[in-house]
Amino acid sequence: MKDKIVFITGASSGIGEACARKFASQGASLILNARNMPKLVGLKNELTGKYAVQIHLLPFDVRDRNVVTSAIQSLSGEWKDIDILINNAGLVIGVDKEYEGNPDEWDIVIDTNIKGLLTMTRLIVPGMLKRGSGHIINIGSIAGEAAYPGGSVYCATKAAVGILSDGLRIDLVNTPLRVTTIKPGMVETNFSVVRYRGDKAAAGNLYKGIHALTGDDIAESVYFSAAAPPHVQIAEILVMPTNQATGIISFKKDME
Ligand code: 8X3
Repeated sequence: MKDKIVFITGASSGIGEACARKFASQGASLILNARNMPKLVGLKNELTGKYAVQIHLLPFDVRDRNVVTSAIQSLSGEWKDIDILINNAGLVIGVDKEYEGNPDEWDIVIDTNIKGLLTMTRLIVPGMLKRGSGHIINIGSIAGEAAYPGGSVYCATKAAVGILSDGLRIDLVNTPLRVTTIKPGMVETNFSVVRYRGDKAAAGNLYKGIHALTGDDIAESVYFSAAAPPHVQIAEILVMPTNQATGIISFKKDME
């Protein structure tokens, strides 16, 4: 990965942060995006202290198309030549029923998970095409396989991520570019704290009695896809804890 430039959205926490650590450990140059600049600066300092890697920070909200466009256009020199785009930025807010949800929160979730991913793809893939190489890795979810209670809108956005990846793979079929969807199951990160609107106890309860995945576990699958030889396109990886079977079926040990 030494000669590769990897762009990761949502890199300040969870799976995105774990991907930054993994790819830095393998010598890749990183463009790290998130809304939280102080966290990105901390991560950059940590990684450049540990590994001989170049890291460029690009703080923006993927929902803001104009800001994203100027940020990508601001990339100079070799930073423009992105080899791997990891579309990771995504979130869910709330566990409401579809007919009781908050439309403003739907906007945030849909605009981030679907339109943000599309904006990044639209801005970065043409350059990859021109250079004749590139890999787009979209972070989907087991939630995109089937709806589950309290997950209606989020599940719909993750189903969309799967379909957008499939569509892009079709559009790029006559090119050397590759498209991968990584679909994580239960991963214990700050993601669930946001889902429960900041209620850490509720988020923690979700993982009681089950050995959930970590962001690092998912970063391994992301890296595996990226490191495959150029003629190998890992289309999808669905990865879940050993005691999870579907989006709603998991086995949790009684912790009483
Ligand atoms: C997150 C995985 O199981 O919370 O995408 O839906 S799950």
